[in-house]
Amino acid sequence: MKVRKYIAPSMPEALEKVRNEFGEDAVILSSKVIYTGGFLGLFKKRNIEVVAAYEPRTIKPSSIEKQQTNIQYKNKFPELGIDKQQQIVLEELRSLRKWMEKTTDHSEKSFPVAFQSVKELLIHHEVENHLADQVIANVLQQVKQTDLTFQEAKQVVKQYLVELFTQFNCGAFDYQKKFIHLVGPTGVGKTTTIAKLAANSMIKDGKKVALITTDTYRIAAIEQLKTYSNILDIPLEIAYTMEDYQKARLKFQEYDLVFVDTAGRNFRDPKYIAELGKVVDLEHDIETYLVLSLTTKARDLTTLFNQFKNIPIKRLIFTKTDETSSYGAILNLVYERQIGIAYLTNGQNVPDDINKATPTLLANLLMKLDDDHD
Ligand SMILES: Nc1nc2c(ncn2[C@@H]2O[C@H](COP(=O)(O)OP(=O)(O)O)[C@@H](O)[C@H]2O)c(=O)[nH]1
Ligand SMILES: [Mg+2]
Repeated sequence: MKVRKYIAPSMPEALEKVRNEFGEDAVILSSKVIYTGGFLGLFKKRNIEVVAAYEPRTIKPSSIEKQQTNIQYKNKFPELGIDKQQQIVLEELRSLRKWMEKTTDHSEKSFPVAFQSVKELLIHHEVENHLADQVIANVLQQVKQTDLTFQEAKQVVKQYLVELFTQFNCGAFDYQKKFIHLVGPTGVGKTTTIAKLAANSMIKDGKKVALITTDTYRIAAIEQLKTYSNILDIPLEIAYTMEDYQKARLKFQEYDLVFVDTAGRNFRDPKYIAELGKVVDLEHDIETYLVLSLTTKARDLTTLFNQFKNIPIKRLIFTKTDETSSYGAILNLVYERQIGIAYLTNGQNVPDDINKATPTLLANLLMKLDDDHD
């Protein structure tokens, strides 16, 4: 038996290719939507991938039977145009595929075509394969109707994702704690995000805000926060030592909200965390948000997340959503680590480029096609 893969922009074109090479006896083993080509995740083309098999006619008597079927079928419909014939072939292939699905032990789950396409969309966003399978399987348990169009299936999956993100408490701060620490790797956008959050809490929510920074390794980092504190006209304390930090906390006791900027490296250091643990109760006195950039590779994000597991992380903040078109990491982390997302940032502008990570916004991102516009 010969097996070959064909890729074409549409199903009829893919089948045409199959037929040209294997003739009418070809059997379609699988078909799915794939995205090929593109540059930096953009401009990818939607294609259909068909895997077809062909048994040379002379080998088995069963292929002679099939040959006869084809002759009969051709004689039966000599008057039909190519389109109609194609339709009949498609019907035949569909029933073959259904039969194959029933009889073959697939290592991968197989879904109705529209849902398979939505799964491909999730994979395209770099959602982990097993997770995409699970999402679609869960959705299919809830919906009775499986012959939906791609748009309808997308809508159903989107609704499911909204509910999922709601369970994990995604969305803005609820201002339950005064001290808000932002931790995360260097360069992800912690300082910029603090400036955005401080400005918005002050301007939109009328909070009395102060800043502390414990990131004193680089002069530039201090200057950066000083600049924001001047522009926003909010006080800043620079804490070089744990004592400074304690003093600053006392000084800002009367404030509604104190954002604490940190150095990436400190929170990977168990000694530092132990020291900090002596000064504050990490679980109850402060809320810690882990800031991660969506431009980081999905696998590296999991590693980074693990590096910060020695401190209780309240929720995540994802930065640089403007620099990627793959949002799967959001779902991977929320689902696998059972953690919510508070904010998404989408640019360098302070204070505008930040949004509350509402379940609807998150679900919309995951169902976004490359050529969708905002
Ligand atoms: N494109 C983009 N750049 C961002 C975003 N947030 C921060 N940046 C930029 O990322 C760089 C590092 O930001 P910074 O706040 O200093 O990161 P930190 O080291 O984690 O404090 C700066 O050039 C920021 O302007 C964002 O949402 N989108
Ligand atoms: Mg910084």
